[in-house]
Amino acid sequence: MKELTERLGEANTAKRAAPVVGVTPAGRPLTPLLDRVRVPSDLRNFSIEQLEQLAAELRAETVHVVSTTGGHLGASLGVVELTVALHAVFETPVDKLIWDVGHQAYPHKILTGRRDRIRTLRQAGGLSGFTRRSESDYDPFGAAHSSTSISAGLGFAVANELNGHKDRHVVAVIGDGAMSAGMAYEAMNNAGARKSRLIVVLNDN
Ligand SMILES: Cc1ncc(C[n+]2csc(CCOP(=O)(O)OP(=O)(O)O)c2C)c(N)n1
Ligand SMILES: [Mg+2]
Repeated sequence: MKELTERLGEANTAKRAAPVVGVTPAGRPLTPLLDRVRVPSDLRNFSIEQLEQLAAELRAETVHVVSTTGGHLGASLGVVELTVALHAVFETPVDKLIWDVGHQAYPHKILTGRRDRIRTLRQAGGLSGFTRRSESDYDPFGAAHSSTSISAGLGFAVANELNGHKDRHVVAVIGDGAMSAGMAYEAMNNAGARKSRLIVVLNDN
Protein backbone atom coordinates (compact mmCIF):
# COMPACT_ATOMS: atom_id res chain seq x y z
CA MET A 1 0.00 0.00 0.00
CA LYS A 2 2.85 2.40 0.87
CA GLU A 3 4.40 2.02 -2.57
CA LEU A 4 1.13 2.82 -4.35
CA THR A 5 0.52 5.82 -2.08
CA GLU A 6 3.94 7.18 -3.08
CA ARG A 7 3.19 6.56 -6.75
CA LEU A 8 -0.14 8.37 -6.40
CA GLY A 9 1.76 11.29 -4.82
CA GLU A 10 4.07 11.41 -7.85
CA ALA A 11 1.05 11.32 -10.17
CA ASN A 12 -0.37 14.37 -8.41
CA THR A 13 2.67 16.45 -9.28
CA ALA A 14 3.22 15.03 -12.78
CA LYS A 15 2.13 17.27 -15.65
CA ARG A 16 0.36 15.14 -18.23
CA ALA A 17 -2.40 15.75 -20.73
CA ALA A 18 -5.86 14.77 -19.43
CA PRO A 19 -6.94 11.32 -20.64
CA VAL A 20 -9.35 11.29 -23.58
CA VAL A 21 -12.29 8.89 -23.89
CA GLY A 22 -13.65 8.03 -27.34
CA VAL A 23 -17.30 7.34 -28.18
CA THR A 24 -18.99 4.77 -30.40
CA PRO A 25 -21.19 5.95 -33.32
CA ALA A 26 -24.14 5.25 -31.00
CA GLY A 27 -22.74 7.72 -28.47
CA ARG A 28 -21.61 5.17 -25.91
CA PRO A 29 -18.19 5.77 -24.33
CA LEU A 30 -15.32 3.54 -25.41
CA THR A 31 -14.05 1.95 -22.22
CA PRO A 32 -11.25 -0.55 -22.97
CA LEU A 33 -9.73 -0.40 -19.48
CA LEU A 34 -13.02 -0.30 -17.60
CA ASP A 35 -14.06 -3.36 -19.62
CA ARG A 36 -11.22 -5.26 -17.90
CA VAL A 37 -12.44 -4.41 -14.38
CA ARG A 38 -15.22 -6.55 -12.96
CA VAL A 39 -14.12 -6.19 -9.35
CA PRO A 40 -11.51 -3.90 -7.72
CA SER A 41 -8.77 -6.57 -7.58
CA ASP A 42 -8.72 -6.33 -11.40
CA LEU A 43 -7.40 -2.74 -11.24
CA ARG A 44 -4.81 -3.17 -8.48
CA ASN A 45 -1.98 -3.98 -10.88
CA PHE A 46 -2.75 -1.06 -13.22
CA SER A 47 -0.07 1.64 -13.61
CA ILE A 48 -0.80 5.20 -12.47
CA GLU A 49 -1.36 6.21 -16.11
CA GLN A 50 -3.83 3.36 -16.54
CA LEU A 51 -5.63 4.34 -13.32
CA GLU A 52 -5.98 7.89 -14.64
CA GLN A 53 -7.34 6.58 -17.93
CA LEU A 54 -9.66 4.24 -16.01
CA ALA A 55 -11.00 7.20 -14.03
CA ALA A 56 -11.73 9.07 -17.27
CA GLU A 57 -13.60 6.05 -18.65
CA LEU A 58 -15.46 5.63 -15.36
CA ARG A 59 -16.53 9.28 -15.47
CA ALA A 60 -17.78 8.90 -19.08
CA GLU A 61 -19.66 5.71 -18.17
CA THR A 62 -21.26 7.38 -15.13
CA VAL A 63 -22.45 10.34 -17.22
CA HIS A 64 -23.84 7.98 -19.86
CA VAL A 65 -25.68 5.89 -17.28
CA VAL A 66 -27.20 8.83 -15.40
CA SER A 67 -28.27 10.46 -18.69
CA THR A 68 -30.75 7.59 -19.03
CA THR A 69 -31.62 6.76 -15.40
CA GLY A 70 -31.40 10.15 -13.69
CA GLY A 71 -29.96 10.42 -10.21
CA HIS A 72 -27.27 12.08 -8.10
CA LEU A 73 -24.83 12.89 -10.91
CA GLY A 74 -22.78 15.70 -9.35
CA ALA A 75 -21.95 13.84 -6.14
CA SER A 76 -20.79 10.80 -8.10
CA LEU A 77 -18.71 12.85 -10.59
CA GLY A 78 -16.88 14.46 -7.68
CA VAL A 79 -15.60 11.14 -6.36
CA VAL A 80 -14.54 9.33 -9.55
CA GLU A 81 -10.78 9.63 -8.92
CA LEU A 82 -11.27 9.08 -5.18
CA THR A 83 -13.25 5.89 -5.87
CA VAL A 84 -10.52 4.51 -8.15
CA ALA A 85 -7.79 5.49 -5.66
CA LEU A 86 -9.52 3.95 -2.63
CA HIS A 87 -10.17 0.65 -4.41
CA ALA A 88 -6.58 0.63 -5.70
CA VAL A 89 -4.98 1.32 -2.31
CA PHE A 90 -7.26 -0.63 0.04
CA GLU A 91 -8.14 -4.32 -0.13
CA THR A 92 -11.88 -3.97 -0.46
CA PRO A 93 -14.10 -5.78 0.47
CA VAL A 94 -11.95 -7.04 3.39
CA ASP A 95 -11.08 -3.43 4.15
CA LYS A 96 -14.40 -1.64 4.68
CA LEU A 97 -15.29 1.36 2.55
CA ILE A 98 -18.32 3.30 3.80
CA TRP A 99 -19.88 6.05 1.71
CA ASP A 100 -21.87 8.56 3.74
CA VAL A 101 -25.47 8.73 2.43
CA GLY A 102 -24.41 6.49 -0.46
CA HIS A 103 -25.73 8.88 -3.13
CA GLN A 104 -22.20 9.29 -4.52
CA ALA A 105 -21.60 5.56 -4.97
CA TYR A 106 -22.46 5.09 -8.67
CA PRO A 107 -18.78 4.87 -9.76
CA HIS A 108 -18.21 2.52 -6.80
CA LYS A 109 -21.06 0.31 -8.03
CA ILE A 110 -19.62 0.22 -11.56
CA LEU A 111 -16.25 -0.96 -10.19
CA THR A 112 -17.71 -3.53 -7.80
CA GLY A 113 -19.40 -6.16 -9.94
CA ARG A 114 -22.57 -4.24 -10.78
CA ARG A 115 -21.72 -2.65 -14.10
CA ASP A 116 -23.93 -5.12 -15.97
CA ARG A 117 -26.97 -3.87 -13.98
CA ILE A 118 -25.99 -0.22 -13.64
CA ARG A 119 -28.58 0.92 -16.19
CA THR A 120 -31.28 -0.41 -13.83
CA LEU A 121 -30.17 2.17 -11.24
CA ARG A 122 -33.15 3.64 -9.36
CA GLN A 123 -35.60 1.67 -11.54
CA ALA A 124 -38.20 -0.70 -10.07
CA GLY A 125 -36.46 -4.00 -9.27
CA GLY A 126 -33.08 -2.53 -10.20
CA LEU A 127 -30.03 -1.31 -8.33
CA SER A 128 -30.59 1.07 -5.44
CA GLY A 129 -29.52 4.70 -5.78
CA PHE A 130 -27.65 4.24 -2.48
CA THR A 131 -25.31 1.62 -1.06
CA ARG A 132 -27.19 -1.50 -0.03
CA ARG A 133 -25.83 -4.49 1.90
CA SER A 134 -27.99 -7.03 0.07
CA GLU A 135 -26.56 -5.88 -3.28
CA SER A 136 -22.88 -6.45 -2.73
CA ASP A 137 -20.13 -7.50 -0.33
CA TYR A 138 -18.54 -4.18 -1.29
CA ASP A 139 -21.41 -2.30 0.43
CA PRO A 140 -20.76 -3.01 4.12
CA PHE A 141 -23.28 -0.39 5.21
CA GLY A 142 -26.52 0.79 3.65
CA ALA A 143 -27.68 4.30 4.32
CA ALA A 144 -29.57 6.98 2.32
CA HIS A 145 -29.74 9.04 5.50
CA SER A 146 -26.73 11.31 5.92
CA SER A 147 -24.03 11.65 8.60
CA THR A 148 -23.95 8.04 9.77
CA SER A 149 -20.72 6.85 8.09
CA ILE A 150 -18.27 7.68 10.89
CA SER A 151 -20.26 5.88 13.57
CA ALA A 152 -20.81 2.95 11.21
CA GLY A 153 -17.08 2.88 10.48
CA LEU A 154 -16.34 3.00 14.18
CA GLY A 155 -18.51 -0.09 14.62
CA PHE A 156 -16.43 -1.97 12.03
CA ALA A 157 -13.19 -0.66 13.58
CA VAL A 158 -14.18 -1.89 17.03
CA ALA A 159 -15.18 -5.26 15.54
CA ASN A 160 -11.70 -5.49 13.98
CA GLU A 161 -10.14 -4.71 17.37
CA LEU A 162 -12.24 -7.34 19.14
CA ASN A 163 -11.43 -9.95 16.47
CA GLY A 164 -7.70 -9.19 16.47
CA HIS A 165 -7.70 -7.96 12.84
CA LYS A 166 -5.04 -5.31 13.45
CA ASP A 167 -4.10 -4.95 9.77
CA ARG A 168 -7.60 -4.29 8.42
CA HIS A 169 -8.62 -0.80 7.39
CA VAL A 170 -11.94 1.01 7.69
CA VAL A 171 -12.51 4.10 5.56
CA ALA A 172 -15.50 6.42 5.87
CA VAL A 173 -16.02 9.02 3.12
CA ILE A 174 -18.18 11.91 4.28
CA GLY A 175 -19.19 15.12 2.53
CA ASP A 176 -19.03 18.66 3.90
CA GLY A 177 -22.83 18.78 4.15
CA ALA A 178 -23.07 15.49 6.02
CA MET A 179 -20.19 16.51 8.27
CA SER A 180 -22.26 19.40 9.62
CA ALA A 181 -24.62 17.08 11.53
CA GLY A 182 -24.37 16.34 15.23
CA MET A 183 -24.16 12.58 14.64
CA ALA A 184 -20.89 13.00 12.76
CA TYR A 185 -19.42 15.06 15.62
CA GLU A 186 -20.61 12.56 18.19
CA ALA A 187 -18.94 9.77 16.19
CA MET A 188 -15.66 11.70 15.86
CA ASN A 189 -15.70 12.30 19.60
CA ASN A 190 -16.32 8.63 20.25
CA ALA A 191 -13.68 7.42 17.79
CA GLY A 192 -11.12 9.91 19.11
CA ALA A 193 -11.71 8.90 22.73
CA ARG A 194 -11.30 5.20 21.86
CA LYS A 195 -8.22 5.91 19.70
CA SER A 196 -9.77 3.60 17.12
CA ARG A 197 -8.03 2.67 13.88
CA LEU A 198 -10.35 4.49 11.49
CA ILE A 199 -9.73 6.62 8.39
CA VAL A 200 -12.17 9.43 7.62
CA VAL A 201 -11.99 11.18 4.24
CA LEU A 202 -13.68 14.60 4.25
CA ASN A 203 -15.00 15.21 0.73
CA ASP A 204 -15.09 18.99 0.99
CA ASN A 205 -16.69 19.76 -2.37
C1 LIG B 1 -30.66 12.83 7.50
C2 LIG B 1 -30.68 13.29 6.08
N1 LIG B 1 -31.06 14.55 5.78
C3 LIG B 1 -31.09 14.98 4.50
C4 LIG B 1 -30.76 14.14 3.48
C5 LIG B 1 -30.83 14.60 2.04
N2 LIG B 1 -29.49 14.67 1.44
C6 LIG B 1 -29.00 13.73 0.60
S1 LIG B 1 -27.46 14.10 0.03
C7 LIG B 1 -27.45 15.55 0.89
C8 LIG B 1 -26.32 16.51 0.79
C9 LIG B 1 -25.07 15.89 1.23
O1 LIG B 1 -24.05 16.85 1.04
P1 LIG B 1 -22.58 16.39 1.21
O2 LIG B 1 -22.45 15.55 2.41
O3 LIG B 1 -21.71 17.61 1.12
O4 LIG B 1 -22.33 15.43 -0.06
P2 LIG B 1 -22.12 15.84 -1.59
O5 LIG B 1 -23.42 15.57 -2.29
O6 LIG B 1 -21.70 17.27 -1.67
O7 LIG B 1 -21.03 14.92 -2.05
C10 LIG B 1 -28.63 15.72 1.63
C11 LIG B 1 -28.94 16.89 2.48
C12 LIG B 1 -30.38 12.83 3.83
N3 LIG B 1 -30.00 11.93 2.89
N4 LIG B 1 -30.34 12.42 5.11
MG1 LIG C 1 -20.71 18.42 -0.36
